[in-house]
Amino acid sequence: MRLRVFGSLMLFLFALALGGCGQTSTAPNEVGLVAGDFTVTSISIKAGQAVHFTDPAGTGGVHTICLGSDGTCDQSANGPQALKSPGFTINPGDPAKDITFDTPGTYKITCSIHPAMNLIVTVQ
Ligand SMILES: [Cu+2]
Repeated sequence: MRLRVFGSLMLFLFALALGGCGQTSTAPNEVGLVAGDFTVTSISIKAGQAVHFTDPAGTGGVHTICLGSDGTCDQSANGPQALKSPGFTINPGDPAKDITFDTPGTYKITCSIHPAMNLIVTVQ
């Protein structure tokens, strides 16, 4: 319960930070991690924005998220440092992990624990 409150606080603080930069945030850019899936298969953001990966305590599993596809991290893929092989691990109930994408492009993201988890992040 405390972690859930903490996660909400972090999202709130992030929204404040975005506002402070003069950017408008129309969507929270949130991608949920449930038992063995992403809650969306694709998401579009603007360069400099973050994707918020959340792993809800009740429905999530343990996930290791990296650049790649079909459960295989792509060792040569370029992208945010935190997503480079072997990526980052997030446990159910952890605070949302914010990954900022600075460079426009199309990024394939997967989970090395669940090969069926594939997400495409388009950065404009
Ligand atoms: Cu997973």
